[in-house]
Amino acid sequence: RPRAVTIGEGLAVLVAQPGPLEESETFDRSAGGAEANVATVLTQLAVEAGWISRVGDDGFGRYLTGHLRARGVDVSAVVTDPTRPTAMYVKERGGGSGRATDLAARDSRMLYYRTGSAASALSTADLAAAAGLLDRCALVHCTGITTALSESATELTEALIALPRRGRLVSFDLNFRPALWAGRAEQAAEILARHVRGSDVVFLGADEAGTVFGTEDADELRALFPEPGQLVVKNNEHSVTGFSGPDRVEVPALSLDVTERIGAGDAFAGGYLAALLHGRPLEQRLRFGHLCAAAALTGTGDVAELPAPERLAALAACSGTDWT
Ligand code: KDG
Repeated sequence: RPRAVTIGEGLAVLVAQPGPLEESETFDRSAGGAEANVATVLTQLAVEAGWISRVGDDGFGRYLTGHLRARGVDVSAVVTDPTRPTAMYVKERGGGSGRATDLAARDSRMLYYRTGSAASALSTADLAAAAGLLDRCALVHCTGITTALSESATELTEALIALPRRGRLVSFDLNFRPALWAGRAEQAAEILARHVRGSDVVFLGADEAGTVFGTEDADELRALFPEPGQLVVKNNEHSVTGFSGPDRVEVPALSLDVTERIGAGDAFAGGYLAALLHGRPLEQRLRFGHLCAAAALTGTGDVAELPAPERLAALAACSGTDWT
């Protein structure tokens, strides 16, 4: 089995009932954190995945590591910091109650409670401590969320892209979260562009790329970023365009009834990366990414729970992908 590692913050997620937050009396607890989500997709797809992170010595931290361990993710490199809390966020959801809300029925809003969290203290020391795990893997994945957590986390991700590759690929998902850049907003575009240029596999949402880099157009983004061997530009429900060396492939999105969107990008990245690590061609990687994203789009949590392998293979066959 191929091996991969992801690096980032995990969050306990409290999913509100649909409608204005002030009317939600109960919350469903679940798990989130873009890089952790990718790790759980990878382990469901016959990739051995580890997660490098920090959590607090609290119930949410134990819940998150337990959640990942139960899905086969190697959490041996996760550090417990007794001086800082585990991060959490509240997911406010649109629609449902029929009362006034500024969110559309399928949309939601993330309310972060993560300032000073355990994972915001991630630093280059964590990279050094996890050297054994990194040395054994074919791919390491992080996102613009990891980079945005703090200055020490930016140093970590910068060090990661500067490390000698030794055959390992670095994957980076832009995941632009403006709230996390408060206080460093004017540096965000420059820092993120450096990460895009320094990575081997890059995922950009067209809308976030428009905000950060000034264009949503896939070909213009490729012209701006010719460096990564693989660049994937996702245009939400419309299509995804993948560039791999000289190849350019565009695949339409699946048409489906969306329950809730958060986590779909992570599921896409996990599906694409698993297909890449299993040696699938570009078009199949893109189609498989969409299929995994569909699993996240049809539930209210951030984590994609994929069907069992034989059902997944049958679904993949429906979209022209061989997953056996
Ligand atoms: O991509 C989904 C993530 O955004 C979610 O799980 C929470 O990692 C998260 C973040 O920082 O927004």
